[in-house]
Amino acid sequence: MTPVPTWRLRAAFARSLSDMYGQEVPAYTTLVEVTSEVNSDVLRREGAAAQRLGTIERVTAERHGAIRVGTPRELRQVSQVFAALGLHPVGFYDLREAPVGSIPVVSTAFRPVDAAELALNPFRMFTSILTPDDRRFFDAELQEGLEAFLERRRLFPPELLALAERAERERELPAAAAGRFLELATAAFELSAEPVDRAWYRRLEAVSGVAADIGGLTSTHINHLTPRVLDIDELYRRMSCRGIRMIEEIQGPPRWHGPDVLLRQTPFRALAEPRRFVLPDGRVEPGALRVRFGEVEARGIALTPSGRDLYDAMLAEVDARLAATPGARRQDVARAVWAERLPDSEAELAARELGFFRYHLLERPRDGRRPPSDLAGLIGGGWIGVEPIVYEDFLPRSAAGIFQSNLAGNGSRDVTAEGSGRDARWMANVLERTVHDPADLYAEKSRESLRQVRSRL
Ligand code: OOG
Ligand code: NI
Repeated sequence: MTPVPTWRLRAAFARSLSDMYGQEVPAYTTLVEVTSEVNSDVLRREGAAAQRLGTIERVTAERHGAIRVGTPRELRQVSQVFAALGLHPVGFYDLREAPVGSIPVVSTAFRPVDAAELALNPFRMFTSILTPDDRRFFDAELQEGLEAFLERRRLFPPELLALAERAERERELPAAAAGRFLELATAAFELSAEPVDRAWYRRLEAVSGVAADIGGLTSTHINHLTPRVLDIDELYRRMSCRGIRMIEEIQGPPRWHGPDVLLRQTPFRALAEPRRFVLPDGRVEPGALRVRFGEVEARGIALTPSGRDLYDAMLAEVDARLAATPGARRQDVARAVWAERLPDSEAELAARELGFFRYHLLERPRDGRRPPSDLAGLIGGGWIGVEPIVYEDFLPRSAAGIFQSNLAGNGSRDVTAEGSGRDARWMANVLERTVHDPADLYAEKSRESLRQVRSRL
């Protein structure tokens, strides 16, 4: 039997996780069904335009998952499992800070970085690590209790880690080893049947539901798995018709008449799942926890750093207008702000260097003119055409909203206390791997394509 290369392992893992999650959370299967109906309808309605940001094969297979771990060791181990799948850490998200949110975690996303790998299978995992030393959330005693609890548990069996190391090193696994790796890797993210220590869980929950979900259990679990849809507004309507409750408006950019940029997401309400609890006197009692949820997303064009600054300025403007007009709907206000401030064509986004694009030469009548040296001139003069680069990452504000929309309460936080130092460099040290800057990855692809086009002009 032929060995299984990295990208096939990744695709098989995404399928296996999806099968497991569909069994655990039947509403997920409904979501995937409705997503694929909407995607076929959009494809029929828009033809080739529907595939401008990814082929239908890619979009159909595309998922992101989210997991949460407790310690640097767990984070390093999970990064080893992901490395076997060709997933690399990209971006650093601090979800502890207001106004972004107040969740005691910092996060990165593990994903393929090469265009070819993304095209083969774009599976990614949003991965968060608890910050027990952050005094805004945990006092010294709770920190100690958390660290001791987390130190005792083992999320990933040694056999899984050994197979993962081999897969990373050899960039493939023999078929039998691949099967075993997939089985162990999937099982590591299953919801455990272990009874939950109720007093400990509730104590953490009083501080933060996410802290309880991470530090109150003896294992980790996939907490949502998100398909990609081509028309998220239509999906939102169809899910509502099926009686599946969405908590909020769609997160991220509004629907508007211009090109889709960045990422629009909508979470579905968390499910109550049966769990067993151990009481202080040792009795075991049935109960339920509401932690896992559904989510769907639509992806748009990646924005350059100046495009991101504009996006942030538009968000601030939307907030300000909303504060001044009680009762207004965020999406309506946002649509108005966007129409005023964001260029409404791909060419214009490219010419003003607000979005990331690849470029190709256009056929032009030979009129003896020489190509201009600036990008805007090349695009405006019909010398080169643009193709959008899709946004492959996450948005901190949406992520915080997604965490928060599924918490029972907001927990408690001491705003006067000190945070703990956590940044991309800290994350890279923990992982012993490079944490890529998303903007660098997009810029490199765009620059390379412009360089090729220029050399042929
Ligand atoms: C992760 C929430 C962030 C997204 O799509 O922004 C996220 C979590 O709940 O663990 O998945
Ligand atoms: Ni998500």
